[in-house]
Amino acid sequence: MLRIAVQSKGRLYDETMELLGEAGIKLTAVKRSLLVPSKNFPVEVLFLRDDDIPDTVATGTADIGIVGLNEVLEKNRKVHIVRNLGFSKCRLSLAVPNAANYTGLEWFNGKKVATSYPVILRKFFASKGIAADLHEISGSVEVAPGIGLADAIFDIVSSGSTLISNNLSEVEKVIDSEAVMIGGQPLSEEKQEILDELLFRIEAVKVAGDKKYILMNVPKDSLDTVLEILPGIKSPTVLPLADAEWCSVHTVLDEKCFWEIINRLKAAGAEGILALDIEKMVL
Ligand code: PRT
Ligand code: ZN
Repeated sequence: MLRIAVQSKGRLYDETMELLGEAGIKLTAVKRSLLVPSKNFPVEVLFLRDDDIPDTVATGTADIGIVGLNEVLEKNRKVHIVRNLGFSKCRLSLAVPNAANYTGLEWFNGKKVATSYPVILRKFFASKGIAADLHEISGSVEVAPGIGLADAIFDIVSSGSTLISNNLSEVEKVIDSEAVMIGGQPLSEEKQEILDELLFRIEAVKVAGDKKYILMNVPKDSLDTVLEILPGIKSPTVLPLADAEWCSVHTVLDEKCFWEIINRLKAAGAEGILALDIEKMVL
């Protein structure tokens, strides 16, 4: 049994559960208790506050965890990144009041900076030779300059709208963050096998994520032109249709590539073009 630490509620919860679900892991009674076993896969999920996940994994109370990279760097425990998961993307940035006469990083010398991420910020300022006064607060960091508690802030930014509504400007991005899977203690052979299977499934879900399965009808005399346009994974499947003048072409494409070539396919005579979601893909 492999134990996975997961945020019990908050911004990481939905996408973490979705990822586990897409990997075919069904839980018994989701979230009614702290530790929930899967009914069809040898894992159990330990629901925690995200702040507690790095320590829980470092000490071996959980075998792996899913948490924001920002939290991993701030807690600075003995864990390693097993895999980037690509969701809950955000950045940790320094922001100053719009009215401040910001001249560059030296502006922060002697300034008071409010943050919930003092470890990351102290390290950043030390690497740049800046001597600022860090003021740790645990929430609503963005209001600190407005109420005279600090000159600037260091906080998570995603869309940037929180900064805008508090009359703050983002001046330096310090790190990019996203949800990551972390590991800590060495795993037994049995646990490693379960983790490998889980990673294999996650890979299949992620690879499929930005791909589309494309089908279209093509006049036989345009087939060569259409095949030249299609950058398929290997060679596309070409099937006969009831009308001997036409055939059906199937292939897999990156979604962004689909939009780039759709007009060329139409111009080459392709009709009835369908683009379907792919749930899983094993290369
Ligand atoms: O209760 P628990 O301790 O488990 O949760 P929490 O309240 O500490 O964390 P939570 O659920 O708010 O966030 C969990 C993780 O989501 C963070 O550690 C980040 O890795 C990631 N994440 C992604 C974010 C955001 N985007 C985000 N926008 N975390 C917080 N925010 C907040 C930010 O603090 C700021 O107040 O949203 C505001 C900024 O957003 P924009 O869009 O206005 O720029
Ligand atoms: Zn937290």
